[in-house]
Amino acid sequence: ENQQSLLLQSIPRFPPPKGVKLSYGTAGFRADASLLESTMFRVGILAALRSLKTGSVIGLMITASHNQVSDNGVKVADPSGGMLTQNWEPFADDIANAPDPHSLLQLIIEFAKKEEIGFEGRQPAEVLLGRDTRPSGEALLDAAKQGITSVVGAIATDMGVVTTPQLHWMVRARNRGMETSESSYFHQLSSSFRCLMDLKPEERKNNGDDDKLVVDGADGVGGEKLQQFKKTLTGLCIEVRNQGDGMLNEGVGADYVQKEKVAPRGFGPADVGLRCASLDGDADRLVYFSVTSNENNQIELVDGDKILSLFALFIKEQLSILNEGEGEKENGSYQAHLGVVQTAYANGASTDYLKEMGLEVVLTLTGVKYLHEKAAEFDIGIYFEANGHGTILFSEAFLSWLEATHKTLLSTSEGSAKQKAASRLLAVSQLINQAVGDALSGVLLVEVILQYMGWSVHRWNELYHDLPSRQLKVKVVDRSAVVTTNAETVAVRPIGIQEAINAEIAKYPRGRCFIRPSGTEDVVRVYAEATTQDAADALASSVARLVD
Ligand code: NG1
Ligand code: ZN
Repeated sequence: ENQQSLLLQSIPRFPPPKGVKLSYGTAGFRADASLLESTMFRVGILAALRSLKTGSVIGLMITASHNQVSDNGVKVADPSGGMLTQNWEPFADDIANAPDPHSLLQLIIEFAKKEEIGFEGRQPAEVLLGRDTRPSGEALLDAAKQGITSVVGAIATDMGVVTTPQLHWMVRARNRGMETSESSYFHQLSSSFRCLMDLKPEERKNNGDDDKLVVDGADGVGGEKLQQFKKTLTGLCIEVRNQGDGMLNEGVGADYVQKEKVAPRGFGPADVGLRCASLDGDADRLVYFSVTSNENNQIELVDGDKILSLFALFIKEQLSILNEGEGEKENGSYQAHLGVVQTAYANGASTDYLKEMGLEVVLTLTGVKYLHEKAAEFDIGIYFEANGHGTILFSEAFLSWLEATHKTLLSTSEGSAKQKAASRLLAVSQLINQAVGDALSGVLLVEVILQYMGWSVHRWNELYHDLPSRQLKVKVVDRSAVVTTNAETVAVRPIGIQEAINAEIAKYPRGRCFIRPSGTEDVVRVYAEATTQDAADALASSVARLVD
């Protein structure tokens, strides 16, 4: 009763906007910031309930990532640091759209009963809150806090302005009994980076000092953090542009660079040939690029598929060093199951390349939660979306084997190739954010691998040649009219549309094309690939006309 009266006091203070239907989607709730106060409050309640249910600390991140600055959004991080369990998404949708205080209270009571969540206030509940640099973030944070504290015994801990991956990392760290501060996050990144730098081949030891990386911070939180963090890194020279003085995500950031295939604001002819990287607005996406000519800000784009390929190459090499000459005789040998996960948006040339490397490649639905889930099935699972969101997951079983093996190697053959390979893999597992894709840890891993290989950004980009591609979006009245199957590569609704798409594809050599409803915008996306840019463009526009 205590709980009910507490909720009844606070709920009426956050009435939902009229005539708006919200959906948790692939990246939480997103909308114009002015519509989101009641959603924040309600997601605050959900996060507190999730904490009660799991007996662990939960995260709540306020961001709209690469979307325009006037938008905002919210997503919940589960105890592992990953995305909110999909089983709770329908409840998120229901409470966000409950029209009045009474129906909201009813939904909460019923759900708590179904999930067997007790409100005795005996069990502590805690939610870590983070937000990006959007000006609307502060007021929305307050609404979220009020939601959290209207659940008996729940406390809200504000981590301030952080990147999305920092917040996810903190949740994961807290639930493993580790320190949660920003400085412990940076410390873990810089010490594992240092370890990998020290393990470069002898002949590469002096590389890198005079070789600058220029980073586009998307005028968001990632640029700010990197500017602060880079001072603690040695052996790497980073210049950060778009640190937050300009308009967030306007002509800058990983999403813009990857989709438009041009240099972001603040980059130009003076940068031709330099190694550059672009973060998105909340720093969970990363792409590389290099300005190629003075005209039209043209770039060589090194996207998520190529970051994935670089990581896969490096890890495969370390694994094969570790397993060299390892027969059935030696006890404890472990054939690690390495796999990579992509979506239908992965460039066809990248998938071919990875398969030629002998890797197991799995396709999933678009959206990090799906890739993450699949990657977790491997001993080492690497996932990336072409847009630059991805990470590497190590299974607990493999990590304990690796730690034990490394210990043995240190005592029997310190300094051997095998010991170093084991040490590198352990450092990668520390450096890479295992909660979620993280542009800051991603940059460090890319940089140290490039130095290890002695590669320029251009040499890296030459791993394979992207097939020309085009992405379009078509505004539609009802995007749910499009229904897909086979990891979104085949449209089963509207009836007959796939046959029409196939007829278009057949006109182009190596043509590939699919449509799917966006999970974050009111559009149907069209993706096309072919052997020339003109052909990819033509295929995309003719299929877009079929959708329209
Ligand atoms: P939608 O709007 O469902 O296509 C976009 C990205 C996803 C993912 C989510 C979440 C593309 C084609 N789609 O989803 O990959 O990153 O946003 O941010 O890039
Ligand atoms: Zn993002």
